[in-house]
Amino acid sequence: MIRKTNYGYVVDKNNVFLHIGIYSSNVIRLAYTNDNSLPNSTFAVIKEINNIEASLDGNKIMTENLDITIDDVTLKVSIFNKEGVLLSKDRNIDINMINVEKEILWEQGFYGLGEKYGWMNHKGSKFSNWNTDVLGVTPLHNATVDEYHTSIPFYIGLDRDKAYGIYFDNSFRTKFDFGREVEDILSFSAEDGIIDYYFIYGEKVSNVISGFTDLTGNMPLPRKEFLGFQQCRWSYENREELIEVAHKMREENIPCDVLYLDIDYMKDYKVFTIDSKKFSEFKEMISHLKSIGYKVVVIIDPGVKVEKNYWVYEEGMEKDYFVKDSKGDVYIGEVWPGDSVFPDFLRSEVRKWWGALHKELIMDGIEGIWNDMNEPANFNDDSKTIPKDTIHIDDNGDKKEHKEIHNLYGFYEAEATYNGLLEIQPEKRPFVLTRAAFAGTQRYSALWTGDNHSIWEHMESSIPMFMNLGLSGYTFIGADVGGFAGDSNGELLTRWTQLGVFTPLFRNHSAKDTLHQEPWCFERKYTDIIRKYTELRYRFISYLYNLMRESSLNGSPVIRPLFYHYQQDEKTYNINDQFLFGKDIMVCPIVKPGMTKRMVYLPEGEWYDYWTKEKLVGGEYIIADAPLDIIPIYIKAGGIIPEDEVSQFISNSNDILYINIYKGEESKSKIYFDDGTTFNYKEGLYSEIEIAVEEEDNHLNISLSIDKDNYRIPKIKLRVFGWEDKNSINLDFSEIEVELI
Ligand code: MIG
Repeated sequence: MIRKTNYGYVVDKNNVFLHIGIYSSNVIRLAYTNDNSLPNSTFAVIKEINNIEASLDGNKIMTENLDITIDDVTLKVSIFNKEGVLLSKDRNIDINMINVEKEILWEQGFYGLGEKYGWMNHKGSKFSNWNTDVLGVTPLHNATVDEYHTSIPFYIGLDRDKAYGIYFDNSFRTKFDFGREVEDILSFSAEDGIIDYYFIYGEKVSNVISGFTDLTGNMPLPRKEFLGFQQCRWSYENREELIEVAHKMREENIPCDVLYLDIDYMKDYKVFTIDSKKFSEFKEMISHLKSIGYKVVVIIDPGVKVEKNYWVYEEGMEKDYFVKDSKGDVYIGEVWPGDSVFPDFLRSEVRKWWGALHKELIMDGIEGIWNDMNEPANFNDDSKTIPKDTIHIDDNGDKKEHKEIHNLYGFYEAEATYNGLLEIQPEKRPFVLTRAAFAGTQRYSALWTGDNHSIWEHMESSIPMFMNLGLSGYTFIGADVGGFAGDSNGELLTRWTQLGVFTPLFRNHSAKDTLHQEPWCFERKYTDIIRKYTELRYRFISYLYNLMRESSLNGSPVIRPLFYHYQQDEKTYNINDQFLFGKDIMVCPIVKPGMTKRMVYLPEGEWYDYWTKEKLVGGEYIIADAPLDIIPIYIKAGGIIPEDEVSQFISNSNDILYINIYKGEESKSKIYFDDGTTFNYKEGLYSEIEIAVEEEDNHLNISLSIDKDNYRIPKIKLRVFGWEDKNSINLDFSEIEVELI
């Protein structure tokens, strides 16, 4: 018999309890335990149940949008929508094996699972989730390796008129099989823990994602400046080298906002130290860089060097903050500093301590923190991480084995770093960049996809990887532009930069002992194109910032697979090599050497070639021209695209904003403005304008109105494409300075 509880319902059979948590009319939780209480969630889930709107009729639980029937003998669940369509059907539930088998019913594609190599659609494939220092275990990112730096046990099942997501809230190693073993069976299982998962119904993919980020948290609105171009290298070895790069960038007129210091800025790789021989007058250097528009980010790895009198080590030892081996001794692994110990980020006290350690760096002027090696990576164990039976202690003093905490380790570190920075500088939005993550880490940190190679295949495969990360709640993402390991070359760097313009994190990075790949390192013709595209990025900053704002409210990704907006169109289900940058911009990168043309699929409706402004009719494939200086880009008719003037770095003082209207059917859009840095927007200190376009009696009516004006609205210069006669444009605006050009 199903019984009502304060979180929903429970039913039990032979000492197995199935808890049905009702989170909303679209989101339900199914947890199988051996006792009568609802289990704790992982760190990923932040949503709480407040009011349960559901009712019970025999074996059927009904929410406003779902009917859930439960077999009270087998505890198998079937879920229907209100049209009676079967959305999910259990084939088998194995509590002991922690394995759920479901029938593949109508799903034409399975997507998500965060950072995975391979094509976007997972149907017919299987995967394993265990955060892994990929380069540490294999020479290449490649399709036979499925454990990457980040694990997000969440997938989406898709069809034309329906979609759902399943989030398996289990932090142990998990496995997913999308009809690989048996064609019509999907399964997910875990190495340990329990079956505890969420079913998120959406009809539309966008609703599924927002349901998922409602559960696990949205990305906070980032500092606008971090949407600028970022330059990194393992390593800028000393003050002179870093400053030279900074100056050269300005001389070359290549816009850039962020520079990184990789591990060699530290003294003997000791975190929170600075090698003052290589970086003399560190603070003064940072302030010089700041004066010419740079924000400097430094790397912090979790491994703490074992060294007497090194205060981080001593303090952590004294306070018992490091993880221990199964015998109870502090576990000593090996990372860059040699013998190293690992903070037990599971404990909030340890996270607070770690966060506070950043104080001096921030006082020196450092503006962001880069968390690497936080799978955690470890050189002295075959597993390439710390042993599974390493002991963590939680806030209640209970022991947890590393196999449960492993996939959360980077997540907890990101929380420590984010909240530490916030504590030190409450007025600034923190910038944290992480390699390892789990579901929910978007709440604290941007993510880069770790160690790729300077090969075309890795640029190509980054596109479906980005799309799946976006579908998994991760918006602020990017890959090492130009490729990390191995030597890049002019053509590859150029094409990769063209793609990087459209990734929220736009960072050129390369490894030690490889050819330098700063924008000027190959022939001039490449530098010139790279400049043009870096400038293009700066033209799109307001557009991108608006997308980030939207994502911070509802989880919508910036890099979107075509089906995100064209779910009815099955042709979009397997398009891996083009994506939507927000709703209106179609990006079609060139991912092969020597290629100067490519196929492009334009979904229904009209599109404009961004470069020629030629109007095209969608619903079919076209062949796009793509000489080296062109990445094919298309704007959807109706698109209203803000465009900034190019600047060498982002400052909030731009007083002109272009708005490009690509004439289509009636359209509407909002543009948001705030100071780009603080949290004042949360108190309502922002501005928002609305632009509406409609055609009427051979006239085009464009109206601009203020929705909110608590910050600043720049002067607007309007451009209209696809409408020849300027005299037949009626402009309607008040209190905004607008000029039609
Ligand atoms: O074992 O800090 O992914 O971006 O440059 C390599 C040195 C350690 C791996 C990171 C990479 C970084 C490098 N790190």
